[in-house]
Amino acid sequence: MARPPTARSQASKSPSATTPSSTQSDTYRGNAGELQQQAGGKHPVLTTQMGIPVADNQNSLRATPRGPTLLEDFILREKITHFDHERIPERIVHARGTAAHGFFELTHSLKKYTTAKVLTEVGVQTPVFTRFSTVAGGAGSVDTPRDVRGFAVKFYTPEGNWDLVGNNIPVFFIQDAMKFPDLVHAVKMEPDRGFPQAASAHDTFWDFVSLMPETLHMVMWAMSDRTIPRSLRMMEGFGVHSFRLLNAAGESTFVKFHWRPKLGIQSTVWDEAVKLQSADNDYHRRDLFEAIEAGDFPEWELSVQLFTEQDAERFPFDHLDPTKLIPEELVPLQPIGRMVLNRWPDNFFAETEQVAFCPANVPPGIDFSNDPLLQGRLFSYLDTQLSRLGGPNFAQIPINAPKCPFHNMQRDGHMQMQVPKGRVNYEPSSLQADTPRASQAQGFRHFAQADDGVKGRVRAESFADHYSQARMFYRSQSPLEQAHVASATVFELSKVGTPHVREAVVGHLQHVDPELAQRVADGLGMQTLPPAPPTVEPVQDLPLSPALRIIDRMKPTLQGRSIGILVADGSNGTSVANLRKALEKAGATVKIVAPKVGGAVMKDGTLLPADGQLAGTPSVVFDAVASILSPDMGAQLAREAAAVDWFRDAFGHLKAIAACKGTQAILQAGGIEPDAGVVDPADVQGFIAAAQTRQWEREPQVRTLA
Ligand code: HDE
Repeated sequence: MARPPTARSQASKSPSATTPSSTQSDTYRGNAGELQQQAGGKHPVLTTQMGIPVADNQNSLRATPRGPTLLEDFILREKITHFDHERIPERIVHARGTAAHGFFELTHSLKKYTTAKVLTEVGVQTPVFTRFSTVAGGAGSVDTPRDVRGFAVKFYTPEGNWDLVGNNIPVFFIQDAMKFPDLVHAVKMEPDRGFPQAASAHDTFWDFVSLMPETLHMVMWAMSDRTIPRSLRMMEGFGVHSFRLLNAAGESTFVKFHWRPKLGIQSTVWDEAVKLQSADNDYHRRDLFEAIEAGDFPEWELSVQLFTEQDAERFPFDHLDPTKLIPEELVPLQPIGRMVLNRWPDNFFAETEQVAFCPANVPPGIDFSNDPLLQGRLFSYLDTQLSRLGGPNFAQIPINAPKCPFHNMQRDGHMQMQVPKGRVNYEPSSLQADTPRASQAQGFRHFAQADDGVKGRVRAESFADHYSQARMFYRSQSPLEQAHVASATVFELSKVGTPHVREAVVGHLQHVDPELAQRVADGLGMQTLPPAPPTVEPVQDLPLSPALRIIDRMKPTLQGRSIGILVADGSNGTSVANLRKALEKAGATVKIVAPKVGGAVMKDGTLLPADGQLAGTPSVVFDAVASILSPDMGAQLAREAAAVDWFRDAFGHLKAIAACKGTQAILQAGGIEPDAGVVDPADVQGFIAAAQTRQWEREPQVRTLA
């Protein structure tokens, strides 16, 4: 209803001051409507959820131009109500993640072992959706804390979805699902104070570790460089548990799944990971996004370890214990296929947030082992989606729905999207010719396992050895990696305020390796070495597994690596262009960094646009850095903290540096004593060779490791 203008509104300068609200098209609308016109294109009419066209998306319905808003405004109410409900509960673990679409292509058939088509039909490309995650932090936390990374792959196979829900570490902290809520409570922020976020370096986590020695093997992995990956594209992935493959004759073979990145495995150094948290919260997410957008599609090889029940009996550990791995020196890896991620999701919420993985999703031909952790997981994942995604129909959300035909008699429930036809929603039935029926020939079969024993809440005796593989892992590392493990443990325990917790952990380390225990004790400033606790089983000296190292296995390549070139006004544009061309030819992504994002005017007067501003693009986001600066600009930047830190950090993070003469003043200001990893940018090949790896021999010069 049109209202007469009030005295106040009449006084208003607004052109709409005397306009009745029923003729809103003439009212003052603010700038937004006009600005939108610039976007161009053919736009559909904006509507409400009910399809009612909307005339004004800037202004709510007011009683008078400066009066109260009317309850009648169904457009405003609908918009705000929907907005109020935009969030769903985040995952209790693995809340922060990022994902991409792609395909899996089988290269070697496992027909002898399984009937699962995804593992038998060579050359067929199965669509996949893969989500990577950190574990402890909330959805809004950072990408680079010290943490395990989730590596979950949903294969949309012709026989239903197969979810291989793994991690980037091949073992787990605990042996029994019963302890998972305790583990997660201990590592998440402490309940009374609400911190620390996304960190294991606090009392409750280490208290749990100190009282649960089964965690020790995974703790060694967590303290290694595996938990500070350089990129999601440079991480390995593991199915962790033993699964079974079942062939047409019903025979079973145990299998462990491994993903190996084509770009090679690579990690950051700890100080770099810490600084990345302030430089770019979304470092890993952005890296994956930029690579896929650039057509530089990340790829992993899928390998399997196959072994029989009889093989397993000869292992010096129980393969059903998820705190144990099978060294590839004992059971070799057989490559069977590749996964390529080549499409970024259209919408983060609809796909990455709503994707629901579940280790119980396996097609016929794959079956579970009796690993007690896996058995618990088979329940948890479906259950968690009921509250996270709001009801039992989450499988109908497009990202979760199978891409093969599916039929069942499950009906109704919240958010039912399907409209089933006919009278029959039960089985058996005789009223309708096209209702779904079970099929002995195609249906899922479980391995017919004969088990005997006595029911009880027990832990198998074969699970009692908690230290031998922790020792194997630690002693298999290169000396520098061992120093990283020791230093990381010192760092974490230094954040633990309770002395008896620190002491108990060091006591356990005596069983892993007495020298490690001593290093950590020294690093913590302990005056005496705490005693080792009693063990149930003697610690075994298992054969070492060099395949568990990272540094030796880093791939010397510039593929997937990013190099920053610092320029400023007066830089030699030809030298910059030549260096950039050579680096790009070698596979690197090159970014120009300048004091101002608008770019720098080169010596010849041309403007070179910058990809990043110096203060906002620290060297931590690059794998190697170069600079081409005039002596004048070099001298000026030597007084600029951002420039000095750029080189000091690159040096401290063991990166190759190509520094021209003009840059020397900055290096001096940073106290950098050039070594073999610091070259002249004119020596392009020397720089490429140095940038393909880290300058590991520099590390003892730049920091004291435990
Ligand atoms: Fe998970 N885990 N988990 N987990 N897990 C979840 O499921 C759980 C375990 C893993 O990107 C939750 O949908 C239990 C091992 C990944 O969406 C939840 C136990 C491994 C992801 C859950 C484990 C994993 C999850 C939380 C011990 C490596 C992220 C939200 C019995 C093999 C998947 C959700 C994604 C997520 C339960 C142990 C990997 C609560 C009970 C071992 C990669 O259901």
